[in-house]
Amino acid sequence: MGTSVNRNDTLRHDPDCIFCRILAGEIPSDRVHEDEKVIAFKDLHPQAPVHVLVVPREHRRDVTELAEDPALLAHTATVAAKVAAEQADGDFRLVFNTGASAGQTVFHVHAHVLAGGTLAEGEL
Ligand code: DGP
Repeated sequence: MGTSVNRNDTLRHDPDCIFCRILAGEIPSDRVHEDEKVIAFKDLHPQAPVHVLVVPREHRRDVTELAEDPALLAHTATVAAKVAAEQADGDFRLVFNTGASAGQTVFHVHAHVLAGGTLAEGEL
């Protein structure tokens, strides 16, 4: 099923998308931040002491589609920094896997916030 406009006619929503379903509350998540534009929740398979996903509420495929809304892209980065400051020492790595061969498995844009401990070069 394709992307559709949701009940309030403002956000794109895909009922087959796992992150849209998390956003709708149909699938539980361990949320650490939410506002009108994005939510942030802990990754199911953490790859760092702090591993949080910042997810725009609107269904966009990847960071290239997110970049069509520069304010939303900037907000995503701002929330990532806030999460890293609250959950770790403020240093963090921000990763957008973009495309299957780059490791993207969920095609609803999300920023991986990796923080805590020492992140070696070459890790995710
Ligand atoms: P990526 O490979 O960049 O598309 O990252 C997808 C991430 O999403 C991966 O690290 C695991 C995480 N993930 C997938 N399904 C769920 C879920 O249902 N809940 C949570 N919390 N994380 C999930």
